[in-house]
Amino acid sequence: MNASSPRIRNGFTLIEMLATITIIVILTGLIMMGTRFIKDKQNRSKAELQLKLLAKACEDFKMDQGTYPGKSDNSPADGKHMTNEIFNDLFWDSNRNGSGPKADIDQKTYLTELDPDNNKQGWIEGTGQAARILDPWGNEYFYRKGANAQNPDFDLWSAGKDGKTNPDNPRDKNNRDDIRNL
Ligand SMILES: [Ca+2]
Repeated sequence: MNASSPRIRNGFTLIEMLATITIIVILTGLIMMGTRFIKDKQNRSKAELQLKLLAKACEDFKMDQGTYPGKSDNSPADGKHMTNEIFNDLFWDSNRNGSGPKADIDQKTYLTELDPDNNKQGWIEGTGQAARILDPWGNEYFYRKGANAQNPDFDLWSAGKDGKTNPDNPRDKNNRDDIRNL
């Protein structure tokens, strides 16, 4: 046996180990960024689809009832907290006689996707008459009609990923990621 024969190297040196860890960290970061980007795009597409569904149902409601959803003629100028009224008019109690869809067979349903018991869109929060409609980021959609709306019919929009919106100032940077029905 020759004690001076070259030692077979196994394992990593410290530098190799650090380099490997660095590469793994960078790759993980890139994958996470990519995943987040895809998720954001999916959420935006979903909000666009949901706004289309809601807008179409609002038009159908108007055809029958002569007015867009919402009890008062002038909904709040900021468009906040209106989704429960939309939900009631388009799904729960469209003939406004106080009976829900299961108790009232004469009632028309304008958007079956709003059913809290079959929430495939994942946008219904709450149960029964109290339910509200949320965008893919978990915030209520915004809605206004009448004199407060900028559109001749109604304004319907999502505040987008940042959850912030400023309907009074179209140039507000919080509006950049908003998603609108038009
Ligand atoms: Ca926004």
